[in-house]
Amino acid sequence: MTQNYDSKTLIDLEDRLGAHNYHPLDVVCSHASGVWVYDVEGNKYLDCLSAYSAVNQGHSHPRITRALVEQVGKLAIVSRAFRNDQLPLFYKTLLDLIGYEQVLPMNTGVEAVETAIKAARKWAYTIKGVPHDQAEIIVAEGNFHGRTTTVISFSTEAQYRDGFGPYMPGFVIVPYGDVDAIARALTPHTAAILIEPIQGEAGVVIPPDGYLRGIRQLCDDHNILFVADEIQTGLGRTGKLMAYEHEDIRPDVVILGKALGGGVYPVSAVVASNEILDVFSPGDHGSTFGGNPLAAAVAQAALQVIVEENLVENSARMGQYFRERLDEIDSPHIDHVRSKGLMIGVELKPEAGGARRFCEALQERSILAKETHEHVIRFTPPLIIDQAIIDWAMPRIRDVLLTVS
Ligand code: IF1
Repeated sequence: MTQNYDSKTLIDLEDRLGAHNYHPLDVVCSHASGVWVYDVEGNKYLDCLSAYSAVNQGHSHPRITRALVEQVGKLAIVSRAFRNDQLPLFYKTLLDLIGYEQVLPMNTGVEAVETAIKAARKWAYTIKGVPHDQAEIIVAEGNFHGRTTTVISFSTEAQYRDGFGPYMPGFVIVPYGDVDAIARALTPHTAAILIEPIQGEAGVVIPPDGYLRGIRQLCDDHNILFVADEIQTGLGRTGKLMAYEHEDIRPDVVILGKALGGGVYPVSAVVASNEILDVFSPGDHGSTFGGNPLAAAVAQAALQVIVEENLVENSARMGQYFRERLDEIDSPHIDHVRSKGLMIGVELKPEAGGARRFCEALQERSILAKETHEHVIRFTPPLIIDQAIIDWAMPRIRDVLLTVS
């Protein structure tokens, strides 16, 4: 199967044999390095999606690749029925970096979200004293936390829900960015508030200043868990290691994924205090692949690269540079730009006819970006990007924003 097929053949094959749950741009990627991705014809593109922030460290980072290859040749998985020599070191690396007391490892982001929901519910029953099966979790309109049947139950996006019921009860939806709306939704049965510090899928929606601090205060006043989904915003994306640092607060439960796997392997985790994660006893929860030594070795390298290459600082600096250059583009199509660090959304005017066409035009000019929510072009390049690369990209982005009509 290592024959060289052209893009068209591969696209036809994929569309004929695969389920149609995606509508990708027709670029067939075959290799990548750092910020650059190459298609099967050898064309080179700047990756401005970073696999939705899974590739914060850049593609095939040598150190992460080395950790993966060395570990896979030694020991990949034994299951949690036995211990392995990498898992404790992963725990230590992660906790040394972000604080907190305990880690529960999973694989994909949504599994870690499910884990946090289970933890919050059991905490509500065993510690807070909420009556059995009555726990409520407050979530925000426009949320994206994954695609399991439980998690889509509290999506407000019709397409993510419709046709997939019946839905899981126990979630209360309030407008995003509004602390008072949360306060009004509280009941004695409220176990947790689950939110994204910045909403990614909703189109890089940044809440008003003080939102996270307000949630922290409500949670303290009413004995409720603040659960932050940092799967997309965490690990440097927004110019801080964790997006909650922008408001100098600490949630009770932090959910990580995506870049925790260094762009090479699915690794996710829930991080919290002993009191919270001690609700789990042996047999309560688990995963065949969660916490395997390959994942643990990769995650250690992924975290070390973020620290040693100063990717958080680079995200802040390059995010500002990218933003300033974007702000210089005077395009009739742009409504406004929203950004924190290298999490950047360009909101187009409705008359612009949708962001998809702009992403296709960017592809023609060797930049891979993905529209979100119809009218937003999202730019989330790997955090290793530098000024010269932004200077290379900006005339192309400008050209697209000025000439597409
Ligand atoms: C897809 C979006 C991004 C997430 C947050 C949990 C998860 C995600 C904050 C679940 C996943 C992804 C999944 C991917 C597209 C993508 C996405 F546009 F759909 F919303 F990034 F913006 N919490 N986000 O962003 O993590 O289980 O996928 O590992 O195609 O569904 P997962």
